[in-house]
Amino acid sequence: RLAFKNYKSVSSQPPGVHHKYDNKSVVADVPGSQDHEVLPLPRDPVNKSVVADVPGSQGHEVLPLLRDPDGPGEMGKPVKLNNLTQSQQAMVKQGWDKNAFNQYVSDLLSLHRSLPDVRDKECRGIKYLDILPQTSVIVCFHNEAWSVLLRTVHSILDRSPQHLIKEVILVDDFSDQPHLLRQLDDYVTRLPKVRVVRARRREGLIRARLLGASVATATVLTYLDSHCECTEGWLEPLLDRIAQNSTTVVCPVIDVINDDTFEYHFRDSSSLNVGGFDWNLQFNWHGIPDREKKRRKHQWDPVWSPAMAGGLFAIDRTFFETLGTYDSGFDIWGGENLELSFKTWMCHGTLEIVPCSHVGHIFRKRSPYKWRSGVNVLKRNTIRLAEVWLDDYAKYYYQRVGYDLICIGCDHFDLQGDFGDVSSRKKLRKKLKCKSFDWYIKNVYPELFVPGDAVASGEVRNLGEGSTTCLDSPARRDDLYKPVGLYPCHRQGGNQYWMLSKRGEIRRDEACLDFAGQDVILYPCHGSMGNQQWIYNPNNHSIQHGSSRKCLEMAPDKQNVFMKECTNSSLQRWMFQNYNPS
Ligand code: UD2
Ligand code: MN
Repeated sequence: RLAFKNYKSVSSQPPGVHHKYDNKSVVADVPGSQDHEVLPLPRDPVNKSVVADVPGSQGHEVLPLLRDPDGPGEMGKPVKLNNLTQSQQAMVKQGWDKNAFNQYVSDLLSLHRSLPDVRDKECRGIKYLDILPQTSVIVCFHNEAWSVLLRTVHSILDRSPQHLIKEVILVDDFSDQPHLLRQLDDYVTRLPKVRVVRARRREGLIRARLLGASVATATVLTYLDSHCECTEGWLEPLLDRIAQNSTTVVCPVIDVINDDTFEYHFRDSSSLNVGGFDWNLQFNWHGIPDREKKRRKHQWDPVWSPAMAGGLFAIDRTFFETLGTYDSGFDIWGGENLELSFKTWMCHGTLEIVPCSHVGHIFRKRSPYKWRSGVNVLKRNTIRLAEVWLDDYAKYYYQRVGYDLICIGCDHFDLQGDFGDVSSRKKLRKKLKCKSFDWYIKNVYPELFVPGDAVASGEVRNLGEGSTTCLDSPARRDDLYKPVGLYPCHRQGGNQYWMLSKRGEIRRDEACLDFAGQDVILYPCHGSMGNQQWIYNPNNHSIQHGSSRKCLEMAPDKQNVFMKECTNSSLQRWMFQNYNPS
C-alpha cells in the first residue's frame, strides 16, 4: 500500500505513464488514494451570478504584455490603499474574507511584476554545473485567487532559464471558484509549458502533490505553494545541488510577501533561519546553530536544516519515490513537511536551505479553506507521523498534547482516535534501513530540548488550599511575555505542561519562565540561566528563583502568581507531576 505502487515495477519506464495528456487539462485519481476512504467535502455552492463579480478575473483575459515599470507593487514595493469608495472597501473586505490576504491589492499588480534581485552578490558569480537536470514545477491549489495563482506561474516562467523548466503542472484540488475552471483552462492554452490536472474530489494538498508527481515527466520535482513569487536565479542553485547528489533535498530561502501590501521582504543571508519543530510536532524556525556555522565556509553555502517548512522544495523524483513519497494517508494539510524531513535525514539523504535561491510566499494568519468536519485532520496526520517515525520519542508528543495524561491506563488508541493503518509505512522504513529517531535527534537536531532530559515534567500543582490549581499560561509563541497565571488543573498537557531542565529552566517548548523583578512571564529560552533559573526543592516543595532568591507564591485569588520572600507557607508549595532526578 505505497503511494506509488504502480511505480514499483516500472521504475525503468519513463515517468508519467499514468495519464496521457491529450488535453492540457485532465481529471485524475491520486495513485494510492483508492486505499483510503475519503469522504467528499462539501463544495461551496456555485452561484452563477457570482461569475462576473470575481475581482481580478476581469481584465486578465489577455496576457498583460506591457508592464508599467512604475506600476503598483513593481520591484516588490508595498501598495497602500487610500481614499477607497465604499464599494471598493467592500471588495477589499471580500478579498480578505475569501483568501485571508488582500486580494484587492494583488489584483492591482501586474502578473509579471518585477522584484529586486535579493541574492547575496556572490551568488551571481557562482558557476553552476553546465548541464543541470530539468524540473517539473508542481503548484497545488484549492480556490486560489486568480491574480495570485497566475503571478506564481509567470514568476516561474519569467525568472527561470527556459531549458530547465520541463513543465509547470497546476494541480487543482477540487476548487469550485468559477475562474479556476474554464477560464484557467483557456488561459493556459497560451502557455505551452503549463498544464492543469484536476482532482476528482478534494484530496488535500498532500495527495494533490502526489497527483502532480504522478503526471510529472522531469527528473526533478519542484513544489511551490500557489501564492509564491520566484526571484531571479532561484532555480539553478537548487538544481545544482540535486545534480551533485540526488539524495539532497533542497529548499529556497522563503521570503515574505506581505499579506496586506504585497511588499516583498527579503531575508539576507546573515539573518537566515533553519527549520525545526517542538514536541507538539509543530514546525518552527531557528537561527543557524553554531555547529552549522562552523561547518560552512561562506554565508552563501547551503545550510543543513533539521526540517523544512513544507511548501517550497525540490527533490529528485527517484529519491522521492524511494522514500515512498508522502504518506498518502495524510489528509488535507499538515504533518507532511516533518514526514519528508525525518525521512530525508533518517533514510540517508540531506535536507538543505540554499541561500542563493529566494522565493517569496504569502504567509497567512488563518486558513481560508473548508476543512473536513468531524475529524481533527492535523491530529490524525501527526499521529501517523509519530507512530511511524518517532520510535520511543513518540511519547513526548503524546505527553505534550495530553493524550496519555487524560486517563492513565485507558486504551492508548482510544485517545489517539482512528488514525488508519500505518503498517506499510513502517515496512518501508525497515526496507530502506532508515536510521533511528534517536540518531536524528542527536546528530541532526541536537538543539531540541528532549523531555527525557528534564528533571521534572507535567503539571505544576499548588499544594495550598484545595490543591486544585496549576501553573498555566495561554501565551502562544508569537505573543509570549504575558504574566504566567493559575488555572484549575486539567491533566491535559497543553498550557499546563512544564518541564524543569537540568539547568533549572522551567520550560514549555521553547519558552521559559522568566522573572525580571516584576511579573513572572514566559520568554524565549536563552540558555544562560540568569532570570530563567529556578531551584525546585522537592522536600519543602518551594520553587525559588535563582538570581532574586524569591519564591513562587499563589495569590489569594488563585489566578495569579507572585514572587515573594520565601516563607514556606502552603501558598509557596508546588508539586511537579513527574519528578525524577537522576
Ligand atoms: C505550510 C507550507 C505548505 C504546507 C503546510 C503544511 C510553506 C511556505 N507552506 O503552510 O506548503 O506544507 O505548511 O502542510 O512552506 N492546498 C490544496 N488543498 C488543500 C489545502 C491547501 O491544494 O486542501 C494548497 C494551497 O492552495 C497551497 C498549498 O496547498 O498552495 C499549501 O497550503 P497553505 O498555503 O494553506 O499552507 P501554508 O503555507 O500555511
Ligand atoms: Mn502557503
